[in-house]
Amino acid sequence: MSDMSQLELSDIFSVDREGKPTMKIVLFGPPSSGKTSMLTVFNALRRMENPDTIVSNLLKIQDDSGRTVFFDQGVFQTPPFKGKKFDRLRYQLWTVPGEDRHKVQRDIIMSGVDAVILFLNFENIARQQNLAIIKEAREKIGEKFGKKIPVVAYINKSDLDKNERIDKRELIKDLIDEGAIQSDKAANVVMTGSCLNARNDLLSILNSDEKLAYFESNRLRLDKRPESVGLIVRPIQKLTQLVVEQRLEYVQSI
Ligand SMILES: Nc1nc2c(ncn2[C@@H]2O[C@H](COP(=O)(O)OP(=O)(O)O)[C@@H](O)[C@H]2O)c(=O)[nH]1
Ligand SMILES: [Mg+2]
Repeated sequence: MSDMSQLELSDIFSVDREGKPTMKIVLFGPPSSGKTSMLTVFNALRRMENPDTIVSNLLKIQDDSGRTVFFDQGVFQTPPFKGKKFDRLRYQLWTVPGEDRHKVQRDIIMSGVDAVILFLNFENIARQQNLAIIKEAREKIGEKFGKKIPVVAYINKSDLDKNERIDKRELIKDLIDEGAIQSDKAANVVMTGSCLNARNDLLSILNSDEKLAYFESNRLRLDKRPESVGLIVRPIQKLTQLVVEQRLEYVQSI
């Protein structure tokens, strides 16, 4: 396609029920790795920085103990593009329930997925669970895994003491051995962070005596976004970018 001026985002993305171009990102990880926490913090951040980027309220389907039984889902959208040439792009974030017994739910949630965050857990005790979930994700998606369907790995709970944590190099080795990432790209697509720190840093802004200094027109200033929060936004940002790049390349190739 030589003339891209006529291109609409809905030509290269699926559209949701309202006809808006949308991508579906799944946070795929073992139980208690922090997936629900990630979505909760991300949603709170969007609300503080720009409520207009939240399309629908965070949906959590949990049992009495707060465990995810089916999924959590939030729908967000990019700010308007300059010149409004394009529609705003929506991105749905879904989590899966990580327990073994919820394998069928994970199958259902993965249908129509555009990109995957392998949401891993730094805790020592989680090594086997991390490995099992990496294998499962690759089996579910098949040959598109890490190719047509981009994958990044995010390892949560970086706040833990070194002796409570898995060695990051071991995790990277598992990711490479399972074909989830390519060794030369590890630095770009393996990320770490702490939802706990991000949550606490947002709360301390909200409870601060100097709260006003953080806000402008009722919005958290971008230059005041805590570093811990930036770390949990990164995998989402990286994946949306990878999906967009890949779709545009596809268009240029036809
Ligand atoms: N230390 C630590 N704990 C965390 C972090 N993120 C989540 N948790 C805790 O891990 C537990 C499981 O979190 P949850 O979000 O329900 O995990 P999910 O099962 O993957 O959805 C909860 O007790 C969280 O408070 C983190 O970054 N660091
Ligand atoms: Mg959960």
